[in-house]
Amino acid sequence: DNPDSPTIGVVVRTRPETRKPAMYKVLMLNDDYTPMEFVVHVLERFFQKSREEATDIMLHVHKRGVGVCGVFTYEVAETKVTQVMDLARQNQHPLQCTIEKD
Ligand code: TYC
Repeated sequence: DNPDSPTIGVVVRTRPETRKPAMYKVLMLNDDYTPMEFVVHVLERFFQKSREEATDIMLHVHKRGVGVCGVFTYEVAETKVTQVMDLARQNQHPLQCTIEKD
């Protein structure tokens, strides 16, 4: 190398340009009063589960107390919780669902 000529360099990125968003689980909680069929309906309608998947998740929650409906970005997870809670309230069911950071 010629000691009198400046070295040409480029800035190399050490980190990707974009960041993956934080993800949040939507959890369904068991209670003694909400009909099993209503929970299955909610899982089909708001979480795009098949009848079989929805039934498995509902029974898991029924037996274990809590289960995962899906994993979403914060805004989508919040919307799902609101939709579930609104429909449950309209039907006078005490069904609860909540968000937890994944
Ligand atoms: N435990 C309820 C019953 O016996 C059914 C149920 C399942 C309720 C899941 C809520 O998230 C739930 N009718």
